[in-house]
Amino acid sequence: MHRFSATKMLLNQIGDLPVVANLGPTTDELWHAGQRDRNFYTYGSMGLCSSIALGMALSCEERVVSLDGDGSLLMNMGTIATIGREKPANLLIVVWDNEQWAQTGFQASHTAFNTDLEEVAQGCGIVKTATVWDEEELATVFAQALEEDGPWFIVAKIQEEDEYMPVSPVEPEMTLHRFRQTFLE
Ligand SMILES: Cc1ncc(C[n+]2csc(CCOP(=O)(O)OP(=O)(O)O)c2C)c(N)n1
Ligand SMILES: [Mg+2]
Repeated sequence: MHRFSATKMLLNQIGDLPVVANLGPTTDELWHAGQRDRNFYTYGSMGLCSSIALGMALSCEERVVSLDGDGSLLMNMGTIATIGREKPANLLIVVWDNEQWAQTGFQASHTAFNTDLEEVAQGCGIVKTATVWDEEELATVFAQALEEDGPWFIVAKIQEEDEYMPVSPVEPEMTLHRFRQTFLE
């Protein structure tokens, strides 16, 4: 499964819901898949994607989607424990797991060895979890997650793209401004 194609598929299911994206290629691909004011692109803030989504989920009624990355989540694994403690029913996490810190040189991450992030989530009390290997499986479990209360923690095993999308023209201040406006309307 490739992240860009899977991102486009997810956006079709997501409709108008707020989405928070991991830094780097995940943000660039989300922008190219469909820039929308309800995309919250993180920029430089490695490890904070699902923490930001958790904060949003706790402060709104809508479902909130986090598109995280294995390397980033590994760096801030405590956020999984906090999600398991708070259990926001409206939080959906998809972890793009390419088993590497791709953006900084494709170094193998711990998920290429002994760390199973789905088991970590289960160990933290998150009950609705899955690991998926292709787009069809992801589409099915994501559709279920949009119907059934969570929190949901879906590990999507991906292959790195051969070619990256161009860096997206994301400016953090504008992202924040645009995103906030959608809650004021
Ligand atoms: C605190 C911090 N340390 C290191 C970096 C450099 N950095 C940017 S992206 C990245 C890798 C992120 O890995 P992952 O979340 O798995 O995403 P991938 O690159 O695989 O898509 C690193 C190490 C950073 N931005 N912030
Ligand atoms: Mg990665």
